[in-house]
Order: sequence, then structure tokens, then C-alpha cells
Amino acid sequence: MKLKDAGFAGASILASVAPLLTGCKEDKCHKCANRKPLNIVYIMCDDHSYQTVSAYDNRFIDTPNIDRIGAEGVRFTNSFVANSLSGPSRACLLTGKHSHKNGFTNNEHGIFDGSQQTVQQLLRDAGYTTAMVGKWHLVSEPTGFDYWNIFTGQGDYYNPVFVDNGERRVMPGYATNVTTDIALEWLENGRDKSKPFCLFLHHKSPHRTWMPDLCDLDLYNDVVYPLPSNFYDDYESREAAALQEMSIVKDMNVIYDLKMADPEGEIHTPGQPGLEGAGRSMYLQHGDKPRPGRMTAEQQKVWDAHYGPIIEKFKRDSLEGEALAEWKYQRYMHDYCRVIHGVDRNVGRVYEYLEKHGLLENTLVIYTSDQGFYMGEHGYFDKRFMYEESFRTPLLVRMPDCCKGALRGEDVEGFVQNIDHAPTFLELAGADVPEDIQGESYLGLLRGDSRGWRKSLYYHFYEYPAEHCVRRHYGVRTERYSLMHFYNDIDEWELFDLKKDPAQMHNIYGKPGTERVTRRLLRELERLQVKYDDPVIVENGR
Ligand code: SGN
Ligand code: CA
Repeated sequence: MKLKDAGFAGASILASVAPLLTGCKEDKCHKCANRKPLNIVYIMCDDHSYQTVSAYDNRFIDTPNIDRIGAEGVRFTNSFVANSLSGPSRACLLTGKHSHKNGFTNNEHGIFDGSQQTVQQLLRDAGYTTAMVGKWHLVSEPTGFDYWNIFTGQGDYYNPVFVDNGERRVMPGYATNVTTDIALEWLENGRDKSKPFCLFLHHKSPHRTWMPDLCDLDLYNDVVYPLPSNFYDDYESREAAALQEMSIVKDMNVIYDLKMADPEGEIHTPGQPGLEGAGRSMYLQHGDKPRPGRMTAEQQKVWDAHYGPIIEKFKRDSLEGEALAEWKYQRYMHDYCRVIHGVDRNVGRVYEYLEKHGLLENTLVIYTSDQGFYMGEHGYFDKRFMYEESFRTPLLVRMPDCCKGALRGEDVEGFVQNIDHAPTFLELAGADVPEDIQGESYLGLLRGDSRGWRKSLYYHFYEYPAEHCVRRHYGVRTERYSLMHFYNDIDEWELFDLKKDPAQMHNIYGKPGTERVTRRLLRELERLQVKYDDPVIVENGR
């Protein structure tokens, strides 16, 4: 899809291949035309699907502030992650390396080794001041930052605990607002203004359980979200797709996920006794009155005024079967989109700050997510799979205004992955990119130069056995095909022709007529496993 089809207004279309900087004699973009060093603001959400960024897809929600970054910069139409899970994705971002190299393969057992080479430390060595604000999720204490102020674990939506350079503190308010406040405070008063800066601003939103800001609770009340065509996927020919536990119908809990904790305790979730317990305990942390954990009494009052009537109606309606499934989908989407609205508003606050202080002139601004997410496609919520919805991420990048030759209001189609940010930042800073970094700088793509750019991507997911039961798998994605191998307590290959089957419903692995393409893809997979030095080797002839 071109920008104009996605509703990008007023995009200026410049020559596709142009020097990045006016007056800059070298290819490295580390100083703007008026010699001010270039800053980096990297905004990353947690579980924000590209389907709910209106620059990509306007079926669900408008995100004008997020979209503006792409409208004044570029929209990557092929942005992917290396391992679709929070901790691993963050480790890929900070190291520029795949999971097997940075050592953080999964959330359950991972502890990030902060003594290894990281982009923040390399930027610091190059004269930058660096900050990390918001969701960290790498277990060990952050290293290489001049300032860090992070959530504990996943963080909480209301009155979250932050660890401010080692000191724990409850921050009153709503997570997305508080995270932005902390980041803006650092920009205004915390940083060393004699140095260029790199700010990682990582929201916890819109992670499960999708709790909106109080002021957004009544948004979209009348919206009916379109059910994905494959919501009732039967997973025929896809064993791993069937074995997961992230189905809206069977695994999404009405109490825990959809906030239907009634004061009388009459709502039950048949067939999910364990989850029901977890859900109720979350709501019952403060005595016998159901309340979502950390809220103050005033916050709770507003919350209850919204959910109370929905709970009452839900009890009266006694939904079953497809009616219950579709009610769950609507509730999920309402809350998810309300959380995104809060993110979009806060992205606007950051943009306005940068604009007001003249920083758009010399600051690279990025909006992305730690991975994609399912909006009911295949009947799912959550991520993990190499299927498109969770393998892809939104990625909008706005080059500093001083970079006159940079693309503005255009699409970039090159395949990028989250291991590419680190080398991009280093090149932008004029620093050397160490040879062991596996990602590639995409600065060239930002000026329309895609010569020699990669044509395939490697993926590897490890977190199993674990929550949601998505089997371990690795795979290769080319422009047209996606090939994946699920392993561990399963041995299943899946191959999709994305041109004929973009929703990935028909596994054609082993089907007559696919022999040649399969051989080609297996060779490519093996090439990437050797290139990235992943010890998992493709068995011959599979
Ligand atoms: C939590 C969620 C899961 C989610 C993981 C990983 N459950 O465990 O649904 O897949 O995080 O998410 S919850 O009941 O605790 O919300 S990640 O984005 O941090 O990797
Ligand atoms: Ca995530």
C-alpha cells in the first residue's frame, strides 16, 4: 500500500535517490547541515499491532500523532522482529544481534548480560548521553545509560512502581502518561545539554490486560469492530497453529482479560478454573471488593462507573457460543484501542515538545513496537508466531529536518528487523559499527538507496514450554514465501505462499509442485543460519 492509500496527507514526494544531507560531503549522517549533532528519540510500545496504527490500516482506530512521524518521514512496509517476545526483542534492539548471540532467548529464563556490548554504551563512547525510560523487562539492571527509570517487570497501568536509577518509587497516575512525563522531564532538566542524546522511551501499553486511561474509558463505545475473516480458523494442516493457548474463544478470560469481575462473584469462566483464580486474585488485591489491583478509591470509582453496567448486561445476557466469542472480541478491541488512543496522545506530547524546542531539526524520531500482535486473526490474541501479524511491527521513522535529502512521506519496502536499529544509530552518530553486530544500518534506505539490501529475513522463537504454548520455531521469510520449522516436542514444517495466501491459512509444505521452491527456501534458511551462526542446523532433505 502506498502512503496516499493509507491516508497520508500532504506528503511531499522527493527524488527517491538523493544525498542525505545538504552540504554534507560524506555519507555518514552524524551532523546536520548546521553542524549540530544529531539526537535520537526511539519510542517503542509493547504489543502494538501495525493493524492499529492508521498509517498502516485504518479499519480500527485513528492514530494521527503516530502517523505524523511517517508522514514527515517514512513508513517501513516490511518491518519485522527477530524473536516475537518482549525481553528477546529488547535484547535484539540493544545489541543489534539475534537472540542466540545476545543470550536472551526467552522471558521465562532470560537475564540480560549487561556487560556485553550494547548500542547505548557505544553511543556513550561516541559522546552521547543516553536514557532508558519505561519498560525494560531484561531482569538485570540497565547498563550503559546515564539515566534510567524503568518499570518493575511488566509494569502496572495504574500508579506503577518505577525504579529510578536504582530507587523504587510509586508514580501516581496512568502508566503511559507517567512514562512520557519522566521522559520529557529528562529532556528538559535531566540530560547534559552539551551532548547529543539518545532517549529510549518504552511504553508498557498496550500490553495485556489492556487497561485504558480513565479519560478514555468511554471512547469508541458505539464502534463495532470488523471480525477478521479467519477468526474461526480451524487450523487445518497447521499443527502448531492449533496447539497454542492464545485463542480469544478458549483462552481469553472474561474476568481477568475483559474485566468482568462482578462484586457478587457470580461470573465464572467455564473450563478455566486456573485462569479464573488468577483473574479474581488480580481484582481482589484490596479486600473483598473487586478492584483492578493498584487503583486509588477515586480511580476505582470512575472505573466501576464504566464497567459496572457492562458487567450487569453481561450477566443478564448469558451469552454462549459464537455470540460469546464475538462479544469477547468486541470487548478486547474496545479496550485495546482505548489504550492505543492514550499512546497516540502521548506520542503527540513528545512531538510537540521536540517541535517547541527546535529539536525536530536535529533529532531522529522513531515509532515502533517490541513485536506485532493479533487482533483476532486466526482467532488469536498475543504474539510469538512467525505468522505475519506478530512477526511484523509498525515502524515509522522521521529523519531530522536538517537532513534535506531524506525521504519524506514515502514508503520504504526493504526488509528491516529490530537488529538494524543499533547499527543505524551508530552510523547516525558517526561511530564505527562493530563487526559482530548482525543488523545493518538502514540509513541508506531512508534516502531511497536500497542497493544491495537484504532479500530475506531470519526468525527464531524459543519460549516453550511456556504460557500460550507456542512451539519453538525458526524460519525464513522472503518477499513471497514464509517457511518455518516448529521443533522441540513437535516436528512440523509450514510453508506459505504470501502472494496467494496472505492470511496464511494453507500450509503448502510437502504439497506437489512446491519441491523447487522448498529446496530454494531451505538453502536460504541454511545460509542465514550459517551467516548468523545459529547452532540450529536444517536437517538435510526436510
Ligand atoms: C505476560 C502475559 C502473556 C504474555 C507475556 C509476554 N500474561 O506473561 O499473555 O504473552 O506476558 O509478553 S499476563 O497475564 O501476565 O498479562 S511480553 O510482551 O512481555 O513478551
Ligand atoms: Ca511485547
